Amino acid sequence: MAQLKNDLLLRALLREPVDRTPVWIMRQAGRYLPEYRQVREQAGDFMSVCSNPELACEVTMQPLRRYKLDAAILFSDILTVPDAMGLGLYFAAGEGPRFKRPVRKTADIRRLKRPDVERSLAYVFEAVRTIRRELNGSVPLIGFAGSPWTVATYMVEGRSSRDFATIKGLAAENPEALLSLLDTVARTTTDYLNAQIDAGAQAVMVFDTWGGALEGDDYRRYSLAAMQQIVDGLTREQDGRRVPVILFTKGAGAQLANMAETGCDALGVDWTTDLATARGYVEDKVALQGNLDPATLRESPEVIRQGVAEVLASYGNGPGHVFNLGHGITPDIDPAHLGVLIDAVHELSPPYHR
Ligand code: 1CP
Repeated sequence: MAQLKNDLLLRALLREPVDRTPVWIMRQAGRYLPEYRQVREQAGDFMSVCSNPELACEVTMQPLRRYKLDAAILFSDILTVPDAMGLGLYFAAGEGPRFKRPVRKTADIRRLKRPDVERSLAYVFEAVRTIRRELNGSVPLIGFAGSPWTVATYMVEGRSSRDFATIKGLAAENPEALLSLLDTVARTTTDYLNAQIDAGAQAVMVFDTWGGALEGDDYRRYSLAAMQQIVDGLTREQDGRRVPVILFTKGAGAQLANMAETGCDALGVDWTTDLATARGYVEDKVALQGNLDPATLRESPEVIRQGVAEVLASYGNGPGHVFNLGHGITPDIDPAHLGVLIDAVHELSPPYHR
């Protein structure tokens, strides 16, 4: 395998010295890029892009051709896991993800089987290998999965939700059934991430997009515990190098100290907690990734640069910061504005590393 030419991301995630702050963007491949929309249209739909390793590789590379990014992220989705469990993922035109066979009753949960991920998700690992070949050591490749809680919200609700009424009802009425579902998803996700690492993912991130919907004790019981189970089961070294693990719960700034105790290497931080405060919570136990408000990308280049400057200043001096947005880039963003952000990180971050 080609020698890694730019290892800033891996170094920063392990809080090792770097000469500038590395940057990548959640959802950096996707709908804000016209070249992505073109590939998706030609392929027919989103899952046809995910399940075709050549196309998944192509859209993974697209943002790297435009911007000086320090990482690639596998093009896939968190919902490939429940799809492999037989729930029948589909995307209704113009709407979000849906499942044909949601998991609602205790009997549904009992019937769920852990799939053989090597077989049922072989297309993902083939995409990882294809992307690693194409990257040829230019930057590291991040693999990912959803947190068991976040994935379970889609499995139980059957679709995107904002109030999580069905799964919260399950938690209230039958917590043991929910814990059993989370355990099945956590084991499957551990297998899935380890297979991504085996195929060549050099860092992995767990996206807990909906953990912030839980009250503190419930967060620890239903979201954090299952992420802990994953961290405990992950391959932490591959080809003589540590494989950093990033956990990201959106909307759970108050939980950062607990998250830092899991043994992960880094935490994603959304824009509602400033990095100086977050750094205080985690006491430099882990690296931090984030956290410019994605809405800033709608503003002028001057405002974007100012936003970048403020995030860098908030983290302050020393290693352990990976620049990112506080959540994914939205489809309405002008691609030129993302260029302004990335150039600003390159230009403004070196003084924090002297
Ligand atoms: O082309 C399209 O219309 C599909 C849009 C799309 C894309 C580009 C979906 C459907 N998924 C993705 C790719 C994706 N999803 C990536 C690719 C890599 C990259 O970042 O460039 C990643 C990391 C995800 C992860 C993901 N999927 C999350 C967690 C991260 C986050 O942003 O919070 C979640 C919650 C999903 C579910 C999902 N899949 C797709 C959509 C539109 C959604 C969100 C639905 C909802 O809001 O409930």
